[in-house]
Amino acid sequence: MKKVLITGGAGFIGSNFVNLLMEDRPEYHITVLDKLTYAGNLKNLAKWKDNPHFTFIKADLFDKIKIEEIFQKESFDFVVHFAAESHVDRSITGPEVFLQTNIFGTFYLLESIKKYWSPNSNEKRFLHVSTDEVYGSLGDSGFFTETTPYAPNSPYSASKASSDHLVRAYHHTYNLPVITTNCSNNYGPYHFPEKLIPLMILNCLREKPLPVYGDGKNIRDWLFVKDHCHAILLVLENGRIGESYNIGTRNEKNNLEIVETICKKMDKHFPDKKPHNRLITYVKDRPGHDFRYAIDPSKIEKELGWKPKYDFDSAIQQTIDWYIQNENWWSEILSGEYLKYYQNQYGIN
Ligand code: NAD
Ligand code: TDX
Repeated sequence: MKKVLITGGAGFIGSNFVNLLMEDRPEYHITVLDKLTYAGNLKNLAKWKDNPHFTFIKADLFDKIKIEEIFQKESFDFVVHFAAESHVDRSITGPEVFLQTNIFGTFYLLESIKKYWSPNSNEKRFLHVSTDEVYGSLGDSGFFTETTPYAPNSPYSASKASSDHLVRAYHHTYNLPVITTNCSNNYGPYHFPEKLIPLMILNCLREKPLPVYGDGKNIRDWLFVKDHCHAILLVLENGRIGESYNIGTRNEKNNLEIVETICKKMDKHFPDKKPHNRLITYVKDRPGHDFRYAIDPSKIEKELGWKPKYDFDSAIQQTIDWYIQNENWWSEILSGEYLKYYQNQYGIN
């Protein structure tokens, strides 16, 4: 039985990945390590609570001693590192915790692995989940490849870029068996509603303003979380040590297109409330707002034969349906700390 440690497994992508492994890899034992910040939610993992193949550890990656203890006690075969502070807007108002978790948290993990994994181990793997934002911003043309120079623009992307550099350095200097993935914007079930797509879905459902930054023309390359998780598993099991792989599905849309698509689908679900696009409200732009991200996924396609399974139209519909059916999940989130954040960010309730 392979032992897999998943950091940040109670968050959005991490919990989708845990669900995939628990369903598709019964021969693995999964340990989730998570600090349970505002973005971590044990409800995302509730169905595995009593499964003998599943263990949960509440721990902060910034707690060096605790992280070392975990590695001293347990010999993991795979570590998949999702845990991070992940929201660009929060990094603009409060960057310090991004440095603590994303840079020092990754550093402490690498140090523990260096100490407790035997050198030149062929079986073990540390997969570092990173972002396309480390490459900076594109103009109207061009794509990010694995050799695009790093040019991060926000405190968030700078902290992720630092962690990518540390991971790379620990491979070159200490021969640690690492692989890095850099993906584009994810969407899907369990997405915390401070990010564009879930925020717009929930604000449509509650008939609240849909806050579009600037002119709404900024472009993102949207990746369904289930496609992303399949890609991560493929890289974990078959990727080459020391390499990095870009993950995306050639699905560029500007923010306004995304919001209009959600509004049209909501019009079909709730015709008495249409048109939902009457709720679109242009608000102050994000400082340093990157114009365009776009991934060239040729390497993972050619080398590992990866192909997405979902098209955008059906995956965004699946996502909207999930939020409509899971009010219990989001109604609890939309109170307390979230309300404070929302008022601060948008100046409205
Ligand atoms: P998320 O914010 O939904 O979840 C992050 C998880 O990490 C939470 O469960 C949180 O409790 C945990 N965590 C935070 N700080 C921690 C700490 N100090 N110690 C232990 N656990 C901690 O994030 P996500 O959207 O699921 O992103 C997962 C990873 O993927 C991140 O590394 C992010 O940079 C990367 N990524 C995300 C996207 C995206 O579109 N969401 C795109 C590209 C890359
Ligand atoms: O209220 C909003 N209005 C708006 O116009 C919000 C929250 C966002 N936006 C815009 C900003 C971006 O152009 O929508 C776009 C997407 O914003 P986010 O959902 O905050 O994502 P982004 O900043 O692109 O970063 C995401 O993708 C890369 C993830 O949050 C990161 O973790 C990941 O690394």
